[in-house]
Amino acid sequence: MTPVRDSDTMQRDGFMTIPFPAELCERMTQHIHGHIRQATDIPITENAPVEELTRAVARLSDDGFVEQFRKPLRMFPHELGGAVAEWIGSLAGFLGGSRSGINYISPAEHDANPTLQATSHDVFWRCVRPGKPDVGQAHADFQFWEINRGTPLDPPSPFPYDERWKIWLPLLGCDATNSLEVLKGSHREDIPLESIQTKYGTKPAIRMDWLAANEHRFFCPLPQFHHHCVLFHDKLVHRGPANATSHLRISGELTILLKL
Ligand SMILES: O=C(O)CCC(=O)C(=O)O
Repeated sequence: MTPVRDSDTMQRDGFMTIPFPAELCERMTQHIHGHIRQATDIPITENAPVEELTRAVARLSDDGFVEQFRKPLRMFPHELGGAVAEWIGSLAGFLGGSRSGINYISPAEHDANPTLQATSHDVFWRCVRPGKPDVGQAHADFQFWEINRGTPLDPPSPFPYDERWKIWLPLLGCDATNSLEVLKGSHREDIPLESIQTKYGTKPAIRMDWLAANEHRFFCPLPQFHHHCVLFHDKLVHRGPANATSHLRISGELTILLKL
Protein backbone atom coordinates (compact mmCIF):
# COMPACT_ATOMS: atom_id res chain seq x y z
CA MET A 1 0.00 0.00 0.00
CA THR A 2 1.26 3.52 -0.79
CA PRO A 3 2.14 5.34 2.44
CA VAL A 4 -0.10 8.28 3.29
CA ARG A 5 2.47 11.00 2.59
CA ASP A 6 3.11 9.66 -0.92
CA SER A 7 -0.51 8.92 -1.78
CA ASP A 8 -2.20 10.82 -4.62
CA THR A 9 -4.91 12.05 -2.26
CA MET A 10 -2.52 13.52 0.29
CA GLN A 11 -0.21 15.00 -2.33
CA ARG A 12 -3.11 16.62 -4.20
CA ASP A 13 -5.56 17.57 -1.42
CA GLY A 14 -3.29 17.87 1.63
CA PHE A 15 -5.68 15.99 3.93
CA MET A 16 -7.58 12.74 4.41
CA THR A 17 -9.78 11.19 7.08
CA ILE A 18 -8.62 8.10 8.98
CA PRO A 19 -10.07 6.04 11.87
CA PHE A 20 -9.09 7.04 15.43
CA PRO A 21 -9.09 4.33 18.14
CA ALA A 22 -12.48 4.20 19.88
CA GLU A 23 -10.89 3.35 23.24
CA LEU A 24 -8.79 6.56 23.17
CA CYS A 25 -11.85 8.64 22.15
CA GLU A 26 -13.69 7.21 25.15
CA ARG A 27 -10.87 8.05 27.58
CA MET A 28 -10.55 11.56 26.14
CA THR A 29 -14.29 12.16 26.47
CA GLN A 30 -14.26 10.96 30.08
CA HIS A 31 -11.40 13.33 30.90
CA ILE A 32 -13.29 16.27 29.36
CA HIS A 33 -16.37 15.44 31.42
CA GLY A 34 -14.17 15.51 34.52
CA HIS A 35 -12.63 18.86 33.60
CA ILE A 36 -16.02 20.47 33.00
CA ARG A 37 -17.36 19.05 36.26
CA GLN A 38 -14.42 20.47 38.18
CA ALA A 39 -14.20 23.81 36.31
CA THR A 40 -17.91 24.58 36.71
CA ASP A 41 -18.42 22.90 40.07
CA ILE A 42 -21.63 21.39 38.70
CA PRO A 43 -22.17 17.68 39.38
CA ILE A 44 -22.83 16.67 35.79
CA THR A 45 -23.74 13.04 35.34
CA GLU A 46 -21.41 10.32 34.07
CA ASN A 47 -21.61 10.21 30.25
CA ALA A 48 -23.63 13.45 30.29
CA PRO A 49 -24.87 14.41 26.81
CA VAL A 50 -23.35 17.51 25.25
CA GLU A 51 -26.48 19.56 26.08
CA GLU A 52 -25.83 19.00 29.80
CA LEU A 53 -22.16 19.98 29.39
CA THR A 54 -23.29 23.07 27.46
CA ARG A 55 -25.60 24.18 30.29
CA ALA A 56 -22.80 23.71 32.84
CA VAL A 57 -20.23 25.72 30.83
CA ALA A 58 -22.84 28.44 30.14
CA ARG A 59 -22.88 29.18 33.89
CA LEU A 60 -19.29 30.52 33.64
CA SER A 61 -18.73 34.17 32.81
CA ASP A 62 -16.68 34.88 29.68
CA ASP A 63 -13.65 35.68 31.86
CA GLY A 64 -14.25 32.53 33.92
CA PHE A 65 -14.39 30.45 30.74
CA VAL A 66 -11.13 31.92 29.42
CA GLU A 67 -9.43 31.27 32.77
CA GLN A 68 -10.67 27.68 33.20
CA PHE A 69 -10.25 26.66 29.56
CA ARG A 70 -6.75 28.01 28.81
CA LYS A 71 -4.80 25.64 26.54
CA PRO A 72 -2.44 24.37 29.31
CA LEU A 73 -5.56 23.28 31.24
CA ARG A 74 -6.98 21.60 28.15
CA MET A 75 -4.07 19.18 27.77
CA PHE A 76 -4.94 15.54 28.26
CA PRO A 77 -3.19 14.05 31.32
CA HIS A 78 0.33 12.63 30.97
CA GLU A 79 -0.76 8.98 30.76
CA LEU A 80 -3.51 9.55 28.25
CA GLY A 81 -1.28 11.73 26.05
CA GLY A 82 1.30 8.94 26.27
CA ALA A 83 -1.28 6.36 25.12
CA VAL A 84 -2.15 8.56 22.13
CA ALA A 85 1.57 9.02 21.38
CA GLU A 86 2.01 5.24 21.47
CA TRP A 87 -0.73 4.84 18.87
CA ILE A 88 0.84 7.56 16.70
CA GLY A 89 4.18 5.78 17.10
CA SER A 90 2.63 2.66 15.56
CA LEU A 91 1.68 4.61 12.40
CA ALA A 92 5.20 5.38 11.11
CA GLY A 93 5.05 2.86 8.23
CA PHE A 94 1.45 3.76 7.34
CA LEU A 95 2.43 7.44 7.18
CA GLY A 96 5.60 6.76 5.19
CA GLY A 97 8.37 7.38 7.73
CA SER A 98 10.79 5.41 9.90
CA ARG A 99 9.56 6.98 13.13
CA SER A 100 6.47 8.93 14.21
CA GLY A 101 5.58 10.63 17.48
CA ILE A 102 4.12 13.72 19.11
CA ASN A 103 5.95 16.80 20.43
CA TYR A 104 6.07 17.49 24.16
CA ILE A 105 4.27 20.43 25.75
CA SER A 106 6.17 23.72 25.74
CA PRO A 107 8.01 24.98 28.87
CA ALA A 108 5.42 27.81 29.18
CA GLU A 109 2.58 25.27 29.15
CA HIS A 110 4.34 23.16 31.75
CA ASP A 111 4.72 26.22 34.01
CA ALA A 112 1.02 26.97 33.60
CA ASN A 113 -0.07 23.41 34.42
CA PRO A 114 2.22 21.70 36.92
CA THR A 115 0.02 18.55 36.93
CA LEU A 116 1.75 17.78 33.63
CA GLN A 117 5.37 16.76 33.14
CA ALA A 118 8.04 18.26 30.87
CA THR A 119 7.70 15.09 28.78
CA SER A 120 3.90 15.12 28.61
CA HIS A 121 2.75 14.99 25.01
CA ASP A 122 0.97 17.98 23.50
CA VAL A 123 -2.41 16.32 22.97
CA PHE A 124 -5.19 18.74 23.81
CA TRP A 125 -8.85 19.50 23.35
CA ARG A 126 -10.75 22.58 22.36
CA CYS A 127 -14.15 23.75 23.55
CA VAL A 128 -16.09 26.18 21.36
CA ARG A 129 -19.21 27.65 22.95
CA PRO A 130 -22.30 28.34 20.88
CA GLY A 131 -22.47 31.93 19.67
CA LYS A 132 -19.16 32.96 21.32
CA PRO A 133 -15.89 34.13 19.72
CA ASP A 134 -13.91 31.04 20.76
CA VAL A 135 -12.21 30.37 17.40
CA GLY A 136 -9.12 31.83 15.78
CA GLN A 137 -8.46 32.95 12.22
CA ALA A 138 -7.74 30.72 9.24
CA HIS A 139 -4.07 29.71 9.16
CA ALA A 140 -1.58 26.97 8.33
CA ASP A 141 -0.10 25.22 11.34
CA PHE A 142 3.55 25.71 10.40
CA GLN A 143 2.98 29.42 11.11
CA PHE A 144 2.57 28.61 14.81
CA TRP A 145 5.89 26.73 14.84
CA GLU A 146 7.69 29.66 13.19
CA ILE A 147 6.13 32.26 15.51
CA ASN A 148 6.92 30.24 18.65
CA ARG A 149 10.44 29.08 17.69
CA GLY A 150 13.00 29.99 20.35
CA THR A 151 10.35 31.25 22.80
CA PRO A 152 8.99 29.54 25.94
CA LEU A 153 6.10 28.34 23.73
CA ASP A 154 8.47 26.34 21.50
CA PRO A 155 7.58 22.67 22.13
CA PRO A 156 10.49 20.22 22.42
CA SER A 157 10.40 17.08 20.29
CA PRO A 158 11.34 13.59 21.48
CA PHE A 159 13.49 12.98 18.35
CA PRO A 160 14.76 14.88 15.28
CA TYR A 161 12.07 14.86 12.58
CA ASP A 162 11.59 15.84 8.95
CA GLU A 163 7.88 16.62 8.63
CA ARG A 164 4.91 17.67 10.72
CA TRP A 165 1.33 16.58 10.20
CA LYS A 166 -1.78 17.45 12.15
CA ILE A 167 -4.73 15.52 13.51
CA TRP A 168 -8.14 17.07 14.29
CA LEU A 169 -10.54 14.79 16.10
CA PRO A 170 -14.28 15.36 16.64
CA LEU A 171 -15.24 14.37 20.18
CA LEU A 172 -18.53 15.93 21.34
CA GLY A 173 -21.19 18.03 19.61
CA CYS A 174 -19.35 18.13 16.27
CA ASP A 175 -21.17 18.36 12.95
CA ALA A 176 -20.50 19.69 9.46
CA THR A 177 -21.49 23.25 10.45
CA ASN A 178 -19.17 23.73 13.45
CA SER A 179 -16.13 21.52 12.75
CA LEU A 180 -12.75 21.93 11.09
CA GLU A 181 -12.84 23.43 7.59
CA VAL A 182 -9.97 23.01 5.15
CA LEU A 183 -8.96 24.58 1.88
CA LYS A 184 -8.21 21.69 -0.44
CA GLY A 185 -4.78 21.82 -2.13
CA SER A 186 -3.72 25.02 -0.32
CA HIS A 187 -0.55 23.32 1.04
CA ARG A 188 0.85 23.68 -2.49
CA GLU A 189 -0.17 27.30 -3.01
CA ASP A 190 1.61 30.56 -2.37
CA ILE A 191 -0.46 32.00 0.49
CA PRO A 192 -0.06 35.62 1.71
CA LEU A 193 0.66 34.76 5.34
CA GLU A 194 0.67 37.31 8.16
CA SER A 195 0.91 37.37 11.91
CA ILE A 196 -1.30 39.46 14.17
CA GLN A 197 -1.06 40.67 17.76
CA THR A 198 -3.97 39.55 19.93
CA LYS A 199 -4.56 39.75 23.68
CA TYR A 200 -3.37 36.12 23.74
CA GLY A 201 -0.05 36.93 21.99
CA THR A 202 1.18 36.76 18.39
CA LYS A 203 -1.05 34.55 16.23
CA PRO A 204 -0.91 33.46 12.59
CA ALA A 205 -3.25 34.99 10.04
CA ILE A 206 -3.74 35.25 6.27
CA ARG A 207 -4.28 38.44 4.25
CA MET A 208 -7.98 39.32 4.40
CA ASP A 209 -8.45 39.98 0.66
CA TRP A 210 -6.99 36.56 -0.18
CA LEU A 211 -9.28 34.90 2.35
CA ALA A 212 -12.33 36.74 0.97
CA ALA A 213 -11.49 35.62 -2.57
CA ASN A 214 -11.11 32.01 -1.38
CA GLU A 215 -14.02 31.88 1.08
CA HIS A 216 -16.08 29.59 -1.20
CA ARG A 217 -13.35 26.91 -1.06
CA PHE A 218 -13.57 26.19 2.69
CA PHE A 219 -15.44 23.01 3.57
CA CYS A 220 -15.63 20.42 6.33
CA PRO A 221 -13.90 17.24 5.13
CA LEU A 222 -15.39 14.79 7.63
CA PRO A 223 -17.92 12.41 6.06
CA GLN A 224 -18.51 10.93 9.52
CA PHE A 225 -17.82 12.20 13.04
CA HIS A 226 -17.62 8.98 15.00
CA HIS A 227 -14.12 7.65 15.76
CA HIS A 228 -12.62 9.31 12.68
CA CYS A 229 -10.21 12.22 12.44
CA VAL A 230 -8.77 14.54 9.81
CA LEU A 231 -5.07 14.09 9.09
CA PHE A 232 -3.63 17.11 7.31
CA HIS A 233 -0.47 18.76 6.03
CA ASP A 234 1.33 21.34 8.17
CA LYS A 235 0.90 23.89 5.34
CA LEU A 236 -2.77 23.27 4.65
CA VAL A 237 -4.94 26.36 5.27
CA HIS A 238 -7.75 25.54 7.69
CA ARG A 239 -9.96 27.09 10.36
CA GLY A 240 -12.48 26.33 13.07
CA PRO A 241 -15.77 28.06 12.23
CA ALA A 242 -17.83 29.93 14.83
CA ASN A 243 -20.29 27.58 16.49
CA ALA A 244 -23.84 28.37 15.32
CA THR A 245 -25.37 25.26 16.91
CA SER A 246 -27.04 25.38 20.32
CA HIS A 247 -24.37 23.25 22.05
CA LEU A 248 -20.63 23.06 22.69
CA ARG A 249 -18.26 21.78 20.03
CA ILE A 250 -15.43 19.79 21.61
CA SER A 251 -12.57 18.44 19.51
CA GLY A 252 -9.06 17.05 20.03
CA GLU A 253 -5.77 18.02 18.36
CA LEU A 254 -2.18 16.87 18.09
CA THR A 255 0.82 17.29 15.82
CA ILE A 256 2.55 14.27 14.35
CA LEU A 257 6.34 14.47 13.98
CA LEU A 258 7.57 12.21 11.20
CA LYS A 259 11.15 11.10 10.61
CA LEU A 260 11.62 9.81 7.05
O1 LIG B 1 -10.87 23.54 15.96
C1 LIG B 1 -10.60 24.71 15.78
O2 LIG B 1 -11.34 25.63 16.13
C2 LIG B 1 -9.30 25.10 15.10
C3 LIG B 1 -8.51 23.90 14.71
C4 LIG B 1 -7.14 24.23 14.25
O3 LIG B 1 -6.80 25.35 13.99
C5 LIG B 1 -6.19 23.14 14.10
O4 LIG B 1 -6.54 21.96 14.23
O5 LIG B 1 -5.01 23.46 13.84
